[in-house]
Amino acid sequence: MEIGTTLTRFLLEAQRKYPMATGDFTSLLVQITTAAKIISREVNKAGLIDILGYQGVTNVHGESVQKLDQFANDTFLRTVCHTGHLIGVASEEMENVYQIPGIYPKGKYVFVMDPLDGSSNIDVNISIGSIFAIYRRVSTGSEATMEDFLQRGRAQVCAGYIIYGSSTMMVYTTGFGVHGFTLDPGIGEFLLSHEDIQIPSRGSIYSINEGNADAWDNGIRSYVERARKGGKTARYVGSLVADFHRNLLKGGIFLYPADHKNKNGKLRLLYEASPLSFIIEQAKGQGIDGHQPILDIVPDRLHQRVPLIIGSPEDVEEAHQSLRHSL
Ligand code: FDP
Repeated sequence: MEIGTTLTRFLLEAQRKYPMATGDFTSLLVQITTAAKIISREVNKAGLIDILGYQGVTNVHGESVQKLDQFANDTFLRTVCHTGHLIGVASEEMENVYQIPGIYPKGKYVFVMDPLDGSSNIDVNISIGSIFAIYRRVSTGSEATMEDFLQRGRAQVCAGYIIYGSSTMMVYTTGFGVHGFTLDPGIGEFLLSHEDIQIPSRGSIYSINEGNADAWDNGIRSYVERARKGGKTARYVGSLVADFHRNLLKGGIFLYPADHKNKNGKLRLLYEASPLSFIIEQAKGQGIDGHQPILDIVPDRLHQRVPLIIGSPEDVEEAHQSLRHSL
């Protein structure tokens, strides 16, 4: 489709290819873009209106919640819950499943999100992002159940992220390629800027927090050494969406492995690793936990952590081999 096509038109045309489509899904995605625009506006003016800084409470993982995290969480809830397409929501910012309030009609999907990822970067004006995924519910009662959320990543019907950087971009997949849209602030629309993104099969970037090197096991240590000696260059923002987005476009590998300090890595399976792995597989890349594809893992709880190695397929395969040989 023509570069500059609005996201709404792109979604409507995609919907027309499926005569059985009800449009529910399209309207849900349109609402997500509304949330993205509101959060983007707030992120951009954050420094001006003193929305930054700790709110003085901790989230379910004991981390300080900053005002903007809460704002992003509330914005997504406000924009997606009334649509009638959802039965429940899970978020990094909420300990338990959020049931769609009784005043709204219930729908056939559940929504999972990390409403504002990379929060330690908010105060220093570095790119942050939102990550989301949509699953079809599997339960049939009047409320969402845990089973609706604890589905393997392959069951995702949509995954995406929004990066609030030098421009705001939304990148998503519904299983038919990965498409990127850049927000034109002048007209308040996301316009097609990157159609059918495919990650290079090998890249020159490796992204890992080398501050954790003392806790790495031999497999990771030898892979990183090999990457370095093989001429790769290090790039690590410490904001997952930013590191992922750069590597998706340029090629490369991102690793947040298990180590002696964090036995299950740091990142969350349901609303970080799984959505990004759906996107990377659709872009012809790979996402693994060190042993198996992330998309094959069945979560056993909402906020489960998982090691993540994700990026260009040949680079991820090389890391995989290195881990396998170190066993
Ligand atoms: P943050 O703690 O700032 O929210 O998801 C958590 C995350 O950021 C990711 O965005 C990022 O990739 C990772 O943690 C960075 O962790 P380290 O500081 O341990 O490298």
